Amino acid sequence: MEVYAEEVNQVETWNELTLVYNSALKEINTRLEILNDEFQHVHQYNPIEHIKSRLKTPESIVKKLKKYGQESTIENMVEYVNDIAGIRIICSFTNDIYRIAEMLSSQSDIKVIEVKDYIKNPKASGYKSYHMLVTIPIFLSDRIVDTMVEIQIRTVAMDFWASLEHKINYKFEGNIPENLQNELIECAHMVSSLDDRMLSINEEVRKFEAAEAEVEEVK
Ligand code: 0O2
Repeated sequence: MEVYAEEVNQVETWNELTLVYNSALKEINTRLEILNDEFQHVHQYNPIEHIKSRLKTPESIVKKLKKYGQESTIENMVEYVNDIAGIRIICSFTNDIYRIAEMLSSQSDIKVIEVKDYIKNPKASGYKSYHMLVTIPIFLSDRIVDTMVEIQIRTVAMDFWASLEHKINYKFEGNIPENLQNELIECAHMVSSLDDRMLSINEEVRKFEAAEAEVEEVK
């Protein structure tokens, strides 16, 4: 009977945690939508192409705890697994990534715990993305819970690369054959070059639009 009571307790804790992490995802999603709408209003363009959010599955949480050499307990999951709640923001251009990161981190109740800039310092695999670990307060009926969310911000091209690399990595259980690894690294360079060129084209277009607007004003 005692064991049963303990299990019920664990299930309740798990359900409550899921609710809190889900709320954190909703909260960040809403803030991003507001920023995107405001950007559209002020600058007539959307820096965010789309947003994906997910809660890590229990299987992935257990796998991560094993990797860290930790027992699979709810306490350890909260303490050691930082990406239970994860949001991926996909932008068109590299400069949008830093703009969004700055806009989010300057919100007074969002605390930035850690930043990993894999755009300035790509991983050996070729992986590029901007990672931010933040906490956001979740207001429950009787308390406030500062909840951890991992935010990944990348361009459409970086996302295309990362999705394929993730699939290949899964298929080969982490041991990608050398020829494919080299291909992926080469593609990662192409992604960087594509992102740079698309950004420079976009800047040209924006300059052209600004000049056009000035002419209209004079008229
Ligand atoms: P999933 O299934 O995406 O959630 P750690 O999180 O501490 O175990 P690390 O490397 O210190 O590992 O964390 P980091 O660098 O912040 O990376 C965490 C997440 O970034 C990963 O989550 C991936 O989503 C992504 N990522 C990091 N490196 C790569 C890479 O080389 N290729 C691809 N495709 N994605 C990468 P998970 O938990 O590994 O997986």
